This record gives sequence, C-alpha cells and structure tokens, in this order.
Amino acid sequence: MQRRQFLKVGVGGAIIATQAIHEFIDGQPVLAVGDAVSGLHGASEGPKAALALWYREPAADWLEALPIGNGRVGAMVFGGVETERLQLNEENIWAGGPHDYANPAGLAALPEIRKLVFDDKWGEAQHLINEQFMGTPPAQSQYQTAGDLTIQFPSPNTVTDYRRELDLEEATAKVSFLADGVRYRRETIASGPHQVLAIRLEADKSEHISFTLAFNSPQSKTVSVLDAKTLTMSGVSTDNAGVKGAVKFQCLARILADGGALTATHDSLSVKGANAVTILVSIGTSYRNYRDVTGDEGAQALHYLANATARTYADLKKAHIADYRHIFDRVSLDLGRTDASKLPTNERIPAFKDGKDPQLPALHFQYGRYLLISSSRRCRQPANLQGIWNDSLWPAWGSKFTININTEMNYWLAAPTNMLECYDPLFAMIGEIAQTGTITAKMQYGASGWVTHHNTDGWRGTAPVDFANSGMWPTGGAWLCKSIWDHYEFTGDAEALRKRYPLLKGAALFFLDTLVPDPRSGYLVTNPSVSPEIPHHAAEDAFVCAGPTMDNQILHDLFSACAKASEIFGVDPEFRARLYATRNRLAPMKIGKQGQLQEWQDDWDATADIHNRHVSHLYGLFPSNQITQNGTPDLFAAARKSLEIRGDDATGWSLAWKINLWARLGDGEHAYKLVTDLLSPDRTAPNLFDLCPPFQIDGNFGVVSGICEMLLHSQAGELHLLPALPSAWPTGHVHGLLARNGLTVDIAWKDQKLVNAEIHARLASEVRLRTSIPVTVKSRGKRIDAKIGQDGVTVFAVGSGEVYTVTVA
Ligand code: FUC
Repeated sequence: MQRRQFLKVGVGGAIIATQAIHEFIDGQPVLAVGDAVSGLHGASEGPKAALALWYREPAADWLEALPIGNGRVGAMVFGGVETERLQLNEENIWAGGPHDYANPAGLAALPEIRKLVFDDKWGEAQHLINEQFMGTPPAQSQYQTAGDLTIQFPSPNTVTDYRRELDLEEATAKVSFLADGVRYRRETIASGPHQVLAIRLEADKSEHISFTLAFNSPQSKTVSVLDAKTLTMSGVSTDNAGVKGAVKFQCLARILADGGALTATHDSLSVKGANAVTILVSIGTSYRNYRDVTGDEGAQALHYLANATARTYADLKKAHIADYRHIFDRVSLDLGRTDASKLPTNERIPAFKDGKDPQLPALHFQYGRYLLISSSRRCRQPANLQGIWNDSLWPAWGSKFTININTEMNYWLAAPTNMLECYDPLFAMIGEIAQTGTITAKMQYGASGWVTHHNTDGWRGTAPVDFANSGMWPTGGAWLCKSIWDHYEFTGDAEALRKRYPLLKGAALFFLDTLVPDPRSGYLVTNPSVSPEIPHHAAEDAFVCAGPTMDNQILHDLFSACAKASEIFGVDPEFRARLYATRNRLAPMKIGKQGQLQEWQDDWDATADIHNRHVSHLYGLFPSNQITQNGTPDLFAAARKSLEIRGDDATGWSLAWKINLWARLGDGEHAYKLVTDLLSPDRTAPNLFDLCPPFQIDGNFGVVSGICEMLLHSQAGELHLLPALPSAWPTGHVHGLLARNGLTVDIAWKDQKLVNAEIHARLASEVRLRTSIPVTVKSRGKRIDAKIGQDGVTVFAVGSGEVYTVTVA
C-alpha cells in the first residue's frame, strides 16, 4: 500500500512541491518510488546511484550548490527552476600579476633577529621581523571567481517532483522537475578530456525549452555576443597590494539547439521553443605560468569550444565519465548500510550524531576523492584552500595555498586512495617554488638551495608574509617535499624520484646552510621559526622561537629522504654524509612535565595556547612515522597525552588531522567520535563542503585520509589491517587502497573482526603483516610459508604481480 504526500514550499517565486520524506510499504518506511521516467534520469525518488548527494530544493546559497570541475575549470551548480546559476572558476585567475616577494632588506636584519630569539626577547624579535623581514608586499594575492553564467527560464505556474543531485559515479550534476505538467531535466558536466563545461537541457514534450543566457561577474569585464549562438565575457583580475591585475580571461558560452529559434541582444542570447539544447562553456586565461601572463585567453577558450562543438553531448559525456571513472573506480568502501542513506543529504548531516548512518562517512569519503579528481588533474595549480571553487574576489585567506598544514592535507588522500595522478600539479608547483624560493633563500638568508614559508599563491611567493606569528616559518617547502618521498614509498617509482631529486636536494641545502647551533642545547636549529601559529607564551603573544619540534621532525624526514634517494641513485656521497651528520645534530623529541610531547625544545606547553587548532608537533605521529607504538613507546604515549591536552574541539581541518592522529594511536573509537564532530552542521555544509569555518576543502580531504588510517596502516615497515576500526562500523569492506611498498589492499570484516584480505603486490618486497587475530596467507591457492614474528606479526616475501589471500587461521 503506497501513500504519497507533497509539501508546498516557495522557491525563487515559483511554487515547488517536494515529496515527503518517506512512503510506507507494509508499514516500513522506504524511499518514495517516482514515476518511471526515461531520458537523462528519473526524478523524485532518491538518486539511482548510492554515491550521490541529493536535495529536494534548489540551492538557496553557495554552500548548498554542487561543485563540478575538471581540474582547471569548475562551477557551482545551483539548480534553480526559473534561474539556473553556474558560478564559474578557472584555476589561474589570481589577483595581481607576476611578482617576487623577497625582501632585500631581510638579510641585514637576520643576525639581530636570531640573537633576540636566542635571548628569549620574543616580542622584540617579532617586531623586527615584522618591520624588516616580511615579504614585499607582506601579503600575497587572492584566487578569484570568473563570474556567473545564468540561464533564465520562463516562470511556471506549478512545479512538482523537484530533485537535484551530484552523481559521484558519473561526476554529473543533475536537476529534474515537473513544471506545468512537463518533465524538465538538466545535466552539467565539467569535461576533463574536452576542457569545457557542458549543460544539457531536455524536456519530455517537444518545443518546450526556452531561456535567456547571460554572463555576469564582479570582475572588471565586458559581455558581448560573438556570433549568433555564442556569448562572450572578457575580464581581467583585480589589482593586489599595488600590483596591477594581470590575468585576462575569456568565458564563452555556445548554444547548440535542437529546433527552436535563437535571438540575440547586445549582451544576451535567447532560445525559444527548442526540443533540447546543449550549452558549452569554455574559459581561457592569459596565465601561462607564475611569471608569464602573455597567453591568448580568447584563442584558448575558442580552441576548446570549437573542439567540443564538433561533438554531441552524448559523446562528451561518455568521454568524461570514462576519464573520471578511470580514477574514481579504483577504490570502493562499504561501512554498513541503513535506511538513513535514503534521506536527502542535507537532512543526514544533523541526524548523523544519532549514529545510524554509516553510509554518510562512506559518501563523504568518496566525495573527497571526487573533489580531488575534480580540482587537481591536468592543470597548473594544485587544489587551493577551496579546491577550485570560490565565488568571491576576496575569499577567506585568499583561497591560496597555505602550506603550514592545509596544502599538505589536501594531498594526504592521493596515494592511499590510489589517485596518484592528482599529485601532478602539486609536484609542478614544488618545482616552481623551488625557483622563486632560490631567490628568497639567497636574498633573505644568504643561503643556497630554496625555501618557502607558510603560504604561496599564483605568483609562487616564497618570502614570509602576513605577520611574524604565522609567516616566520621556513619549513613549508621542506614539508611539501614529503609528498615526493610518499609518492616513491607508495609506488617504488625510482624514475619519478630521480626527476624530483634536485627539489629534495635544494630544499635540504637551504637548511644545511641556515641551521644554527642553539647556544643552550648545542643542537642545530632553525632560527627564526614558529611552531605554526601557536604562541608558546600566550600571555606575552610570543610565537617566534628556535627549533620547534615540528621543524626538527620535518627536517629529519627531508634529510632522510634526500640521503636515501642519493643512495638509490649512487650520487652525491659527500652531500649524503653531510645530511646524516646534520640529522644527528637536530634536537630530539622530548617529553615534558605533563607527560606530553614537547612542542618546543623548552617545556613551554603549559604557557602556550593549549587548545590551539594546530597540532604541529604531532607531525611526527602523522603524517610522519617517527613516533610508533613499538618503535618509540614513550613518545607514543606522550603524543597521546598532547592530543588529550589539546582537546577535540577544533576547526574542520584540525578535526580531520586529529582523526588521522587518533587512528595512528590505534584508537578507533576516538577517531570515530571526531568523524561525528566533523559530520555535523557546524563543520559540514549542506553540500558536504568542510567548514573551517568558513569553507576550506582541506577538511574534506583530511577525513578521507583519516578513514584510510582507521582501516589500514603501512608506515614503519608494517602492513596493519584494521588498526583502528570503530564499533560503529562492525561490518564492511574496502577495496583498492594503496599501501607503501607497492601494495594494493582489499579488506573485508564482520563483527569488528577481519574476515579476509587480498594483497596485490606490484613490487617484490617483504610484508610484515599485523592483524589482531592469527591469519594464514595463500598465493595461487597454496598456503605460503610465512614466519610468525615474536610480536605476532606474519612475515612473508611477496613477488611482483602476485596476489596474496589472507584468511583467519
Ligand atoms: C592556517 C590556519 C587557519 C586557516 C588558514 C587557511 O593559518 O591556522 O585556521 O586554516 O590556515
């Protein structure tokens, strides 16, 4: 027996009837079954794909709109009935223009700054840094919106059966509704292979598609009609701190109509009575790279548009889906299923704390992967603080690259969730900041190699910016270099490492030249530096210091990676010896009076801002592996203590980092508690964008990594299955996670215990398998001769191309 109800709500002047949450079949609440609709997709029931975000109403604001992107070009799709708004982005539209921020006055001030820091005169040191050592100008530029494309439809009298969704399996935004008895359907894709946005408009009655197309933008721009079916908007980015706005951009929108009549005004195009329409949107910019903005934006936009015009929407979509799925399909995740997943996505967020929706974190996990594929592929810029999605000229923190945590976090998921190609723009950016960072190293430190501080932008600024308390941190480039070594550890790809070895070497050379002996401890330390953004004496607003724990940990990893790479390639033996010798003189990690891991060389943690969102000194636990349960049990306990003192309450990205940390501590319940804190309306927007607040995409990406860490560890020479599985996910499976040493791992579990796992080896190596219960390992159907280590670890050799099945003994 089925019962259907409708709610009436007004949206944008039209009356929309949305369907009530549930229908009831045999007394059980189930998702309402909509009318069978052919064509683009059906309506009113939940999405066909389990992996979809869906809603019963159009987006009323930007955090309800749905993001699509091809790495370079992105859009937020609002799904309005009368007005469809696509807020447009192109990753290279940055305020200002090519500019070097290095400060020639900095070097002369450096000896005095160092002395003040060693003399504990932090306020004076900070003052001198702010006056003499910050970049010129001391603020970097902003990433900016291109503007909006609006599609204005006639006003219907009644609208029913509205639904919009973001289908993560097809990377397609979809809208469907009945207006005055006609079923309308829209789809929007951001094609990677063809570099355009394509919007498909269909109706189930012929001659029913009518609309007016217009561009708008807060940028300085002109809109005009290029030809009878093509609208154009040309603009230029705004000035920044005295640097003239230099990125010219052109947006083109072309209407390809089946039937109907096209008319034009001087700045809009209209269609009347078409059967179906495809609108192609192409954006070109003059940005070639951080020092060259002489590209021909019009030619670039037209090139992609002409190429896409020659294809049908069906062809564009087919190529787009195949291209996207080639990456997306590598990993699947099931954390259990309940009916909660049938609710619209925005209703699931406030309900998540009730604990009955394991599919929401699984959806969030796949959404994070979707967002990285959509913002960091075939493009020049890595994912910035907002990926590529930003509707403002002056976004929070410039929507740039904050590299004292946020940019690194954006890539924590790239290797474990098997999306290695998404690293490419990050590696390209490291190559560029190694160039600008060479100037900063020489000009401000008199050093060789290259350096980057806590932020960079479209102009690849590397000098310290903002203020001493955040900007005076020289270890940003060194941290970014960890991604190069991670890539090698996961893939064993020595050729890729060989190409990037000069970047590691340049980063290390800077520190070999600039580390100074601490007069009190004798260790070699960075000076001046900060433990990112946290005052060690909060009452005195004192941030700058020498040798914060995080710097020592990052440099330990950098020197180790660089030395190992030089060994692999048989080059630079003297340099390698210097690296090892210097590594031995870095200050070691220490345990303080509260039993905590000290954040500084001195035990200042009690006078610090103890609940600060940054947990920088825990870098050693995650993302690094210098602190492990078996290798350094005392430091492991101290790291836990530090995390307890910091507390749970934090920004979105900080919660995400802590999920990874608790997972590394093997505490799945605490990690899950933070997943719950994060999947709440305070930290997750209706479109599942993570809220710092405001929106920052690092939290989306950090959680994906955190869930991986709850299911699989592969650091410190071990492969640990289900190291931090929470009781909220008693049964599930994951397929396709990458682990270090070239392994791909599938795991199935039930009643919180391992059922079986499959390990695919791409390289020959030794696996040290840690499980909570004894296991047997088979290859080609035969049990293999595995040794059981004293600590219960199962040790066996794996061959390249072989598959190993792990079952409970
Ligand atoms: C760091 C953090 C802030 C924010 C900004 C983009 O400065 O301390 O919380 O995430 O980056």
